[in-house]
Amino acid sequence: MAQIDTFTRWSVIASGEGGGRIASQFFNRSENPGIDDRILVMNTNRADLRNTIDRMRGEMASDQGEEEMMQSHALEFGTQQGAGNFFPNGEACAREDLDRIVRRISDFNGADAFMHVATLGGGTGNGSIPYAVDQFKNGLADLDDDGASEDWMDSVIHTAFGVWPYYTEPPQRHFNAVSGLSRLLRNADGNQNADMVLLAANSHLDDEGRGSGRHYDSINDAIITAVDLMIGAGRETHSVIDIKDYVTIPSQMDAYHFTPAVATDLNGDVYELKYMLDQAAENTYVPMDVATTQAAYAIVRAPESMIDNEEITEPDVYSAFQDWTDKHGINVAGQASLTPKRGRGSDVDVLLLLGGFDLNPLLEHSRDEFEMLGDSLAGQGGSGGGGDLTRTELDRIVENLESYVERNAE
Ligand SMILES: Nc1nc2c(ncn2[C@@H]2O[C@H](COP(=O)(O)OP(=O)(O)OP(=O)(O)O)[C@@H](O)[C@H]2O)c(=O)[nH]1
Ligand SMILES: [Mg+2]
Repeated sequence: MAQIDTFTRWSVIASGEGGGRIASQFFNRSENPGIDDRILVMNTNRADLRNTIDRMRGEMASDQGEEEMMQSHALEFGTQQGAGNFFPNGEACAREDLDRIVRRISDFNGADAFMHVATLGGGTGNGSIPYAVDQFKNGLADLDDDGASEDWMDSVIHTAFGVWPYYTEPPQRHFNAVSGLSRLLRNADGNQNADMVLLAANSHLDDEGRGSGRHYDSINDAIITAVDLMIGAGRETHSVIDIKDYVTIPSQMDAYHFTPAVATDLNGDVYELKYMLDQAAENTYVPMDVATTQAAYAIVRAPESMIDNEEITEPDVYSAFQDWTDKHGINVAGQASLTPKRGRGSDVDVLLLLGGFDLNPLLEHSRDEFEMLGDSLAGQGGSGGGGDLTRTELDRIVENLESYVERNAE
């Protein structure tokens, strides 16, 4: 299979505890050919990092020792041992150690696309990831005084996955989340930051309420499933849709936030494709109105044998997708693809990536907390973690998000 090298090579960069936990679950996939072992988990807190690494070792039944795994997949950054759940501290820690972060990521030399992962309610992941993405895209030229070239990074696509806190979590989590979304979308200059921002909301994916470890596992599994389907479509599809296709038009439209909507293990002998797309659309990862979608991609994954026997074909998928968008009155930029999975049987999986939708149904859950805390947090020196948040910075965060959301809510 000589052409394997032409497929997109992904790398997963996770920061903070929840981000690390999600990333560690990538390892329990028996095949993740798009990622291989290009996974880096970062944290400001060494104990958390060890827990994540131990978890990873468990997931992959690794024969690598803990130290070895720490060296190949973990990075402790900043001097604070935590970010005190205040995102400017997480950002300050990343700023302190940007050169070390870049050096570690350079070990993945040749990755074409990054999937950055962070929970948005925390301080570490949410503080560091938007900052790091901006630096990777715009700031590295300033950093390179040791002659090391990071030129390969210029063409890397940066996607980010952000996880919204449970609606019932304390106000500071919501303050972080709103700020984090704004900073993933826009940098301090008001320009696009991440090339694509994927969102999932804990409460929306877990209707049993507050998270215990178990609930996180199933939510994280849903996130991994979506990423897996998304990455898979860039590999073995007949008509490849790949990450470049996902990001180009939405960026031009200034509508580059997405939610996955997923349905798995649907009996392909029984159900029509159009019904399967509907099933997926009923399972969006954030609260949203499908009719407000501005860009949509459909990825249908079916057993190789079904595709070979033409029980399911690409034209079937295209026309089902067309019918589906028509039915919802969505006049969107879009594309559909059919991708094989190994084996027989008739279980079909569907991923819809829905983009550019009205974000207000999500933001509604956090806006009051955000506004309530903003006044008291701006202008303070933070909580001793080295980061502060000026009134000007906070105003910019508000303005960036508002202008982005308003455009897309029309
Ligand atoms: N889906 C999911 N959410 C998580 C997980 N762990 C924590 N969270 C959510 O993430 C938020 C807390 O963020 P953490 O990831 O613990 O924070 P951090 O990035 O380590 O930053 P600090 O605040 O500095 O500890 C809360 O909203 C939690 O509900 C997880 O494994 N999965
Ligand atoms: Mg933490």
